Amino acid sequence: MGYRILDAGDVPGYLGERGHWDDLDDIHVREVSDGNLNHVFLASDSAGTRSLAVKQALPWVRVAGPSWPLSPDRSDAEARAYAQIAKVAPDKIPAIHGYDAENHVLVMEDLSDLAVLRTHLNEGGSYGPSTSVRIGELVAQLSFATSDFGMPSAERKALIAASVNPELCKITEDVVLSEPYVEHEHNHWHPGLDDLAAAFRADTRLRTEVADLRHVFMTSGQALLHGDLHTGSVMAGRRDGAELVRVFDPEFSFVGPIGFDLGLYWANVLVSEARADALGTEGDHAEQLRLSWEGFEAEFRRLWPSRIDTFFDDAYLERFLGRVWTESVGFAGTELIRRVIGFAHLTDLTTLPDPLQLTASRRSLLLGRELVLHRAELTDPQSVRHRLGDLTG
Ligand code: SR1
Ligand code: MG
Repeated sequence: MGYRILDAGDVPGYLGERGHWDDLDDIHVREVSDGNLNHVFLASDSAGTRSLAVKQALPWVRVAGPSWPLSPDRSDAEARAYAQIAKVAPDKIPAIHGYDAENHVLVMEDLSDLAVLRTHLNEGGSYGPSTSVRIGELVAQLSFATSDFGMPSAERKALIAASVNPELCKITEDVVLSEPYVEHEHNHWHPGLDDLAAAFRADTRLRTEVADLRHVFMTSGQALLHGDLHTGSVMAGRRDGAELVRVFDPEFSFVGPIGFDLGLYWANVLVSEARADALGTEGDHAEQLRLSWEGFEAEFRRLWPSRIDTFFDDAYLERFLGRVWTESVGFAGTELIRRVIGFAHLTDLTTLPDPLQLTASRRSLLLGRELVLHRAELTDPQSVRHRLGDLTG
C-alpha cells in the first residue's frame, strides 16, 4: 500500500496533524539525510527552544534510489528496537516522541547538539572518556535483557518471531558477509588494492571462515541486536557538563549473535585508528576496542546473578563470554573488509588524500583478514592490539 513520502515542506503540516507541534507559524525544517537508507529532517522554532527529529523510511535504499527497492517496514524493526532498549538503557538512545507505522515515520529527540561520532573523529576529535564503555554497556544491557538469561522462554520466543527482519538481514548477509569475496557489482576499491581484492576472492581459507561467521549471523539467536552499530550510529558530546552517548538507527535490529554488534563497533574504531595513524594524529583509537569490551563484560557480569534460568551456571558464563569475544573479533574482520572492498565505504578512509588513503585502506583490509582468520588465537584486546602493531610496522 502506498504512503505519504514527506519532503521538508510537508514536515510542519505532518507534525501539526500528529500533535507534535502547535505553532505552525514558527517552525523551520531542514533535511539532514545522511545515512544510506532514509530521510531525516530537523524541525526547530526560531528561538531554538524546541526541536524535533523526523525520520522516514523510504521504499528503497536512499543512496541507490528506486532501482534498489526495500520495504519501508524496516521502520517497525527500528521502533521495536528502541522500545526494547528504552526498557534497559533509556539514557543511551534518543527519546522517542511517536511512531507512525502507516507512514513509517519516527518522531524523536533532536540530538544535533551532539556530534555523529564518525564525523567528530574524522575532524580530528577524540572519544569522550566513557564513549566506548557506554557502547559496551548498551550491548550488554540490551543483549542480557533479550537473551535466555534475562527473558522468560515464551516471551523470548515471541520476541524472536516479532523481530525477524529478513530484508535487512539479507543486506548484511550479502554486502558484509559474502559479496566482498566474490565478483559483485556492489564491490569497488581503490585501484592500489587490486592485488588484495583479487587475493581475497581467491583465498579459500578466508572464504570458509567468512562462511562460518555468516552462518553464525544467520542462525545464532542469542539476543536482540542493534544490527548496524558503526560509529555513524553513535552521537556523542556534552550537555550541562555531562558526557552523553546516544545510539540511534537500529533498523537492522533482529535476534542474532551479540558479537555482531560489538564487532561492527570495533571495526569502525579500528578504521578510525587507521585514519589517525595515516595522518599522524594524536589519540588512542585502538584502545576503544578494549574499553568497549570491558564495558560490555563488566555489565554482563553485573547482570549475571539476576539471570532467570540458573541452569546456566557460572562456568557457562565464562564459556559464553569467550564465544561472544571470538565471534566479535571475526565480525569485526568482516566489517573491516567490506568497508574497503565491498559496498558502503567509510568517509574515514575516502576523505583521506592519497597516498594516505591507500596506506590506511590497505592496513584496514589486512587487519580484517587477520581478525577473521586468527580470531580463535586472538583471545584478548591486547592480542588484537599486537596484531595491529605488527601491520603498522
Ligand atoms: C544498502 S545498505 C548499506 C549499508 O548501510 C547501512 O548503514 C548498513 O551498514 C548497510 O550494510
Ligand atoms: Mg544506519
